Amino acid sequence: MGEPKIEAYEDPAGGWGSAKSLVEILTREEIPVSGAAMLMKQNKPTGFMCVSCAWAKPAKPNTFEYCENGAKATAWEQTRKRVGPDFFQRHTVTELLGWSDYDLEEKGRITHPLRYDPESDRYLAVSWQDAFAEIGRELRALEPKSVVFYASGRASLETSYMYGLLARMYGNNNLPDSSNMCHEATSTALPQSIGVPVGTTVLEDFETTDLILFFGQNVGSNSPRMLHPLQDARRRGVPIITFNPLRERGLERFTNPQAPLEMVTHSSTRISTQYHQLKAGGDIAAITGMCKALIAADRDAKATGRKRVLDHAFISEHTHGFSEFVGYCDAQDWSVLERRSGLKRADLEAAAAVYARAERTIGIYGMGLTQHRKGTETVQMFVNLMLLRGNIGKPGAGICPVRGHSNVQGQRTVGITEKPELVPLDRLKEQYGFEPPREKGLNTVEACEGILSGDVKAFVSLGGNFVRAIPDTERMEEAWRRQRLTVQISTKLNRSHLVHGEVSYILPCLGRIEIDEQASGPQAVSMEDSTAHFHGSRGVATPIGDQVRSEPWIVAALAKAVLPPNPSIDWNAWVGNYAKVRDAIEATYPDLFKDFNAHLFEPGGMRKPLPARDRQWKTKTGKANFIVPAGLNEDPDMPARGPEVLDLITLRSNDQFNTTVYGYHDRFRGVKGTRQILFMNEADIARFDLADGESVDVATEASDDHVRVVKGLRVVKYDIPEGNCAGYYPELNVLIPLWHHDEQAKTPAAKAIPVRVTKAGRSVGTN
Ligand SMILES: Nc1nc2c(c(=O)[nH]1)N[C@H]1C(S)=C(S)[C@@H](COP(=O)(O)OP(=O)(O)OC[C@H]3O[C@@H](n4cnc5c(=O)[nH]c(N)nc54)[C@H](O)[C@@H]3O)O[C@H]1N2
Ligand SMILES: Nc1nc2c(c(=O)[nH]1)N[C@H]1C(S)=C(S)[C@@H](COP(=O)(O)OP(=O)(O)OC[C@H]3O[C@@H](n4cnc5c(=O)[nH]c(N)nc54)[C@H](O)[C@@H]3O)O[C@H]1N2
Ligand SMILES: [Mo]
Repeated sequence: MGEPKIEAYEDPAGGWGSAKSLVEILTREEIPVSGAAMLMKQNKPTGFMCVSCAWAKPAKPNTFEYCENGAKATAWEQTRKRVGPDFFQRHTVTELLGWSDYDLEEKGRITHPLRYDPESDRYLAVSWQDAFAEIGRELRALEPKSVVFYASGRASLETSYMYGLLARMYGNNNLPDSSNMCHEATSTALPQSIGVPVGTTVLEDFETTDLILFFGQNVGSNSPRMLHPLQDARRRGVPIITFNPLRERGLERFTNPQAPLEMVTHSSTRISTQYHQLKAGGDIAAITGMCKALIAADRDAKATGRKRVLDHAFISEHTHGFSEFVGYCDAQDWSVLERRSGLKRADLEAAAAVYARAERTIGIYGMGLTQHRKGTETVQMFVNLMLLRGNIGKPGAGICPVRGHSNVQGQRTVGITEKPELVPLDRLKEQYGFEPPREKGLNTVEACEGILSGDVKAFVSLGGNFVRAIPDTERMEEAWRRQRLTVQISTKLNRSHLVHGEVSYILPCLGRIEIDEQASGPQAVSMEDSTAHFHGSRGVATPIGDQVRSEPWIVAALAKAVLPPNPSIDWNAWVGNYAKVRDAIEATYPDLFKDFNAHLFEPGGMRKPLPARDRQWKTKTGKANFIVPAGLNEDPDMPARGPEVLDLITLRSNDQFNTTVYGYHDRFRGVKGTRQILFMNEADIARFDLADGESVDVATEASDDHVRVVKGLRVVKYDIPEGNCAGYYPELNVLIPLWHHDEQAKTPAAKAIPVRVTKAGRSVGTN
């Protein structure tokens, strides 16, 4: 990887840097340039759906409907490199525990089912039959409540539906998923506010909107295809107002790498028209300031007989809680709002003034809002702002949470959830003749608590890298090993395979890009994008080996090994023809999946009904609710923090997909060849008597007895507010206490972790 280098990046997002980065990864993964023809089928109505982010897929796609990072994800999955039984002959698990995330995954695709052998400390090849025989025996011997069925957000609707059913027929709702660490605050906030758990914006809305508010999402790295509708909107003169502690390149300028003229002329589009660098966790205060300014302007308009600023017709017909909300805004003091947000009153008023002029506004957000102690309240505060001007349920407007994994939204739709009230249990009972468990299951944080306490004894993982993605990784790894059974259904080797239970299996599966041949022929699967559209997806590449199996096949085999036979389910028939699983999904959710099979490949996707889009409010009050936050303190820990404590933001580089590290360059932030860095404000660097480039230790400021330290990070001077610092996930997850999560949704608060920074070698816990 060469010597680490830090230098300011002057180019726009996209552009030649993006083209170059793509060629590099195709070469490294030994994918011939002709193999890049695969990319032509990416996100097309008859091709496969990208395995990277969940952004919408247009009905009329571009010739190349993929981005640099989507192409990287394809190359990473379709690599020619392999991890077979011979690999484990050369490397013990203890040795592999010393490897980096990059080195583990980069070795290639796992080719055989594997069982951990304690004698030799190696994974050894095992037959599928023997694997399921033992896993079945183990699970049948355990108390169902002590077993967890985790899902990362990549598995298809078909697999997810089967997996949820397996858990419930086995006897629990222990179905945590990656969204527990991600948009759970959204799934908790939006039903209370507007009666749907997902965003209301669709792709067409971008064509007629006249303002975009952009909170806490890094579009250039994490959903680059969204830069196209943003660029189009900018060309129509639509302002984009951004709130983000960091200056993110993708939010500043973009060159479309697929537009020859832009590439040749090195021209780019300015994305954000206002850029507000608020403090981490300052969003409730910032939005309150905007609402306060709007309410004042509205009073002024009333007094002087001008057009009102708030949409009073909408507010009186469609909302509840308006006067309490106005009372809350009136009671807030500007000086407190300024201090908590880190922004000036004049800046918030300037943002509010643009918002007041826009007829149709889209509100976009990501992890910058959800991963906080007050994540749910922050999302609700954003909705409050939208409601003031009637921006939910009209064309060109809406709330737009940008989802993470490519089917994370869909998994929830078809029953992967620990919350029994979100699943039509009575219908499942009728459809499959069993008594579904009614007791709430474990979410991600609760599953971790169960592992720490010893109550959880087995963990089955449908994709993902749980041990690495969760908070408090050091404590969790230790507890993890006390489990009786761990089963990982995976494509690539990661740390969750190495930190394992007494009995441990790795079950290798096909990726979505591969052809999935079953009894009735090649199969299609489906997923739901961030804008609530369902898409079919068909694999195009030759499977990587004859010992890998599809996810539906593996889940069905698990079900057959664990459950008593049930005449109402023919798992073999489902595996032979996934259309039958889709029929079953439609039978369980007739309103959402009407004529599912017939619409599977509808260009642009099959739209899921969203009552809030039509201003039907499925809330307790029957209206859209203004919800007043409990207070302005983002974090209940906050008052205790002194000036020597910084708020650490953990985030993604441009060269990773979650715990999958593609490389060590974070191009847009100017970091090359390392991930061991800490972005800091110049004034803080001086205040702590540090220097740019110096090595530091970072320790969590927590009220419990555990020492949480990361040593030897390199200080990088960066445009970030004073009092904040930032570094990369998952390397810094060891710093997040398990209890440092959103109060309501339990989303780990990965975006404002109180830490102390000291010169290397001087931290607590250093000998
Ligand atoms: N290439 C690529 N694509 C991905 C992923 C990936 O890792 N790589 N991950 C996928 C997944 S699962 C997800 S959930 C999404 C994640 O995509 P994002 O939601 O973009 O997640 P992060 O990279 O964590 O960055 C969050 C952004 O929020 C800002 N931020 C931090 N704290 C605050 C705050 O308090 N307030 C505000 N307003 N902003 C803040 C950060 O500066 C950063 O720009 O992307 C998905 N797509
Ligand atoms: N500090 C901090 N922690 C965070 C976050 C943060 O911003 N900061 N973000 C959180 C978020 S938003 C998320 S979504 C989670 C992510 O948590 P996870 O979803 O659990 O993790 P991933 O890194 O996406 O999982 C990568 C692994 O998935 C497997 N895989 C890849 N493709 C497939 C497939 O097609 N099928 C199967 N079965 N397996 C496959 C591979 O083996 C790969 O190693 O992390 C969370 N953790
Ligand atoms: Mo996510």
